[in-house]
Amino acid sequence: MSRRDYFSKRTKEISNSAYKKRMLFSFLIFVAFVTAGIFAWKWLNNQPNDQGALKPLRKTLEVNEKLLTSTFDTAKKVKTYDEKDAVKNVRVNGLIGMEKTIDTATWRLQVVRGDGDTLKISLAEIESLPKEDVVFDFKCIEGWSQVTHWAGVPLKTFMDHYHLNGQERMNYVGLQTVDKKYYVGIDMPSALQSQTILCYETNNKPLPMNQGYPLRLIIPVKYGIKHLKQIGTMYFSNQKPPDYWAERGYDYYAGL
Ligand SMILES: Nc1nc2c(c(=O)[nH]1)N[C@H]1C(S)=C(S)[C@@H](COP(=O)(O)O)O[C@H]1N2
Ligand SMILES: [Mo]
Repeated sequence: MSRRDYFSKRTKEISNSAYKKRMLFSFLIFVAFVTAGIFAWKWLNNQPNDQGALKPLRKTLEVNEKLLTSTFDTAKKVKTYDEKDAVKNVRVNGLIGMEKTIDTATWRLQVVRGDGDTLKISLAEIESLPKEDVVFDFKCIEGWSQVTHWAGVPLKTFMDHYHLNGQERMNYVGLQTVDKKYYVGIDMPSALQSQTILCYETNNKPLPMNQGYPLRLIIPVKYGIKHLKQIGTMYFSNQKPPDYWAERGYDYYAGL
């Protein structure tokens, strides 16, 4: 078989006019897709806003949230590391609602059990509860992560200790800074996961003021936005508590 025969067998030759027709056809398909894209984009941008995100996008986040909540396994642990793998200079990020100084002689963690029924708990009392260390890869939605070392009382242990069993059956935990300017809501299964701690130490030392002194949340199953620093108030609710970054268009669930 000659070289020419070989190629003409593999590539069917077509006439010039058929070629032009094909070109035109592909071009029209291309135009149709671009037009559809432009219309879809215009439609999307004309949709109402839902808590800082366009409604269809917020809906997508909510569908994801349902899916992730239904498959969340409280017994499953986030990967942990050796203490020596933890960075010594922990990056400080996000200072919304942070006071410059907090005096633990007067600071109390306010735990709202119900209307007009608030527990006020000192740092010393929290430190007297069973302590757990957690060394994990802390992830921020801005795109950075670092292996960091924290310690405190698991939230589940804390809640059991204060007989907050009715509250454990509610859907959400809400947290606010002392000045209430930063606030988050967390679904109960994630809050009760065994690595979620009310944290008062990093690298075996008390938290520095800008890292959340005297008490912060460490919740390895979530992105950094949920790790609220300088907790003032904790409360429980069956409705989604207000959430600072969710109100500004971010994912409410923020799970990993
Ligand atoms: N009070 C308060 N807590 C906060 C924030 C904040 O702005 N204010 N930022 C959050 C975000 S976005 C991240 S990534 C982590 C960062 O914790 P770090 O400063 O200890 O690294 O804190 C979270 N907790
Ligand atoms: Mo973050």
